[in-house]
Amino acid sequence: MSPMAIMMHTFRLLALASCLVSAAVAHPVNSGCKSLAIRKEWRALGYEGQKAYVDAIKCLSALPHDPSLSPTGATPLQPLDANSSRYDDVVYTHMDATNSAHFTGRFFAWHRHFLHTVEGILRDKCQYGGHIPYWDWTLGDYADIKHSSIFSTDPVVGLGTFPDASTNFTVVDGAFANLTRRYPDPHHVQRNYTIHPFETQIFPFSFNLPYKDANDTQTLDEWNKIITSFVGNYTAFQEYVDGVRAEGLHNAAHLSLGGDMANVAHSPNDPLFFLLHGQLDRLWAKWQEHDPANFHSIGGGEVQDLSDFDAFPAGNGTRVTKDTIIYLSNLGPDVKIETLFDIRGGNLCYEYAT
Ligand SMILES: [Cu+2]
Repeated sequence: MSPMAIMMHTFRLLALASCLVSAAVAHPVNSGCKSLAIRKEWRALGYEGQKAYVDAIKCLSALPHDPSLSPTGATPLQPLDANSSRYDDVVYTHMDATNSAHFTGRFFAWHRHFLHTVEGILRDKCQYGGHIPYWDWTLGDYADIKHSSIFSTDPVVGLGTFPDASTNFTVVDGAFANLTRRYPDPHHVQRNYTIHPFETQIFPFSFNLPYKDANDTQTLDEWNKIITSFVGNYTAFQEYVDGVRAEGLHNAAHLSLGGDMANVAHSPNDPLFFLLHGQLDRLWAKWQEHDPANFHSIGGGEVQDLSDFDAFPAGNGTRVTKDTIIYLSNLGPDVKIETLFDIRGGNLCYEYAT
């Protein structure tokens, strides 16, 4: 080997070593985790991975209600139906948290704990070998959400196309066609895409921008702007994701998909919920990792205040801290927010593939 070749070879080894060191510093496997689960984008799962998720959702939908489910009472609700399914229990848990985990400082932490718990139930009760997938709409889908390739008609792995009024907006193709749900009334999963969800008032306050395109919130530019902004200020981060007058990314994504997904209480009726919230959990994780000042930042209030939303978009009342409890209606354990900051540590032990 010539001196030049040796020098280049050494340089490459040093570069590789420094790469490995920086990767190890940035993403340590923390104590308590034997290994890290990798959550993947829906399309990266491939046919078998998508089929495994679909099969697990169908399995949970066929298992009976677990009588140990115990609503917190934080949201006034219809009674539990003893003849419902284990999947309906998951939906009911979310309904029970309508007032405590939406437009409050618990929002991201509650949904992180919820997704991780549901993932565990799918694995324990339905032999699911995978993990919660995410839908990365910044991969070009945002230009035409309704026709994203994830909404396939494939009867085994397709998430189904958007139905129309002829089926009362019931999803009739794809793998989840005619999936039965119990809450709030017995029905099949419904979707109804609209690019202008803010034309219709659904909250006690009115929207500011009725003709705002929902997918303006789903661009790659917006994604990167959110991750790099609000350094050290969780409250501002959450307020932006929910948006002024709730016209931000989170609500725009839900409301534009319509049907079950548009309902703040029973949106998990549609298995698409977990792909959407996988992406939002990934957004929080990316923001947390962007700056050390973000990682443990938390804020907002414990009390939802839609009547004074402009003043308290992330909640009023007692300030949410690392010691605030995340309640899960006995679907899983109640935990402190401090256990939910590090996705690669504690009981979480996962990371995002991209
Ligand atoms: Cu929610």
